[in-house]
Amino acid sequence: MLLTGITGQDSSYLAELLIEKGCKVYGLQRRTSTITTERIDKLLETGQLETFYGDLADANSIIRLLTKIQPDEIYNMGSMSHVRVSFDVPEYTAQVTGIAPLRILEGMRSLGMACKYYQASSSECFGISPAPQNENTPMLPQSPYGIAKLFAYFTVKAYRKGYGFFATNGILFNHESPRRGETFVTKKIVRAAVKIKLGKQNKVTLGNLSAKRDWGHAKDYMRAVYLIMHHAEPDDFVVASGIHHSVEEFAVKVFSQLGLNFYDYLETSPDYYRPNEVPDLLGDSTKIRNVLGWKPTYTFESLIDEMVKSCWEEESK
Ligand code: NAP
Ligand code: G4F
Repeated sequence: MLLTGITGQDSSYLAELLIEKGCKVYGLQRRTSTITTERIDKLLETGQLETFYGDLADANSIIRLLTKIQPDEIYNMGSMSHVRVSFDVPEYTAQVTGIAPLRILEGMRSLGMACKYYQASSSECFGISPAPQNENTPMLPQSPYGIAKLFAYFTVKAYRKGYGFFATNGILFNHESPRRGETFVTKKIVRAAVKIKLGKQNKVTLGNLSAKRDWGHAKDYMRAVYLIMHHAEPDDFVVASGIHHSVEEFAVKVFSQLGLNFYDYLETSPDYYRPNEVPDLLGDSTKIRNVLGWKPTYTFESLIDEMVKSCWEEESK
């Protein structure tokens, strides 16, 4: 198995799941000036996960890795994954998030590889399409990130249809965990609330509080990814909880869990607004529930509970 984005939230859970199932997992890791393997250090110690340097913007590194590893399955989880930042680096985002999947699929085609391919597609592609969204909802992306993911999504469909590839899309709605990157809104709110409670921070500065998201737990969503890749037919599936909340509701809940009034600590800044916003993402995951029998085990409340507890343990050490 080859996973790109191996140092990221999702790959860390997916690698654990694949190793539990007895697979040997390889990861594509990019070079960074600081250490980014905290999420996978334990797996690396076991020897069941091995990483190799490469970059999604570098076709030669991808081809070399495909040739060396000859994977049965490729999970393309790597991406410039921050929507707000994609407005600052749109061309880079197009390269890494949009064109890299094409690089991998073309690499497979050139090398005559028959391995399965999973693409980490995103609900951000639905953009301003009214909620709820499912596999038949028109995609109207609003950000360079969403547009890049749309390119990748349709590339996968074209390679499946045109070349008979076992190429799949999981259209995943927002999923979080204690391992979530620090600059995504859920983790930012949880970290701030915990630090405020411990007297280490005074306020939290946020952008648009009215946007609604359908938040689930990354662990549940990686089970869905596994099911999608082990279905008899390659297909595309929406993965979502089917419940949405505003950013404000999320924050109020987190702060109140710690006995704090969110509004006492709130500051807003235009820095955290986006040029175009996606106002309401709410997934209809009927297809994956019926066809693959998937359902989430976490609720909105148990997700928050786990994130707050984990962050509290880290901060109060
Ligand atoms: P994440 O934590 O931000 O991880 C992204 C990974 O991509 C990191 O390992 C990062 O490496 C790697 N990466 C970035 N640029 C790269 C490059 N040029 N070459 C090689 N690797 C590169 O994201 P995530 O939450 O795990 O999400 C996994 C995938 O699902 C992403 O494709 C994301 O866009 C997509 N997705 C996520 C969600 C969600 O709610 N989490 C929803 C839908 C779709 P560094 O550690 O070096 O930065
Ligand atoms: O946490 P966010 O940055 O996630 P966003 O933009 O929905 O993207 C995430 O989910 C996508 C799936 O739909 C993934 F494809 C993508 O890779 C990523 O994982 O922002 C959520 C909402 C937005 O509406 C944003 O405007 O929160 C709002 N928000 C308000 N204040 C903020 C902030 N977002 C961030 N990151 N930081 C703020 O201070």
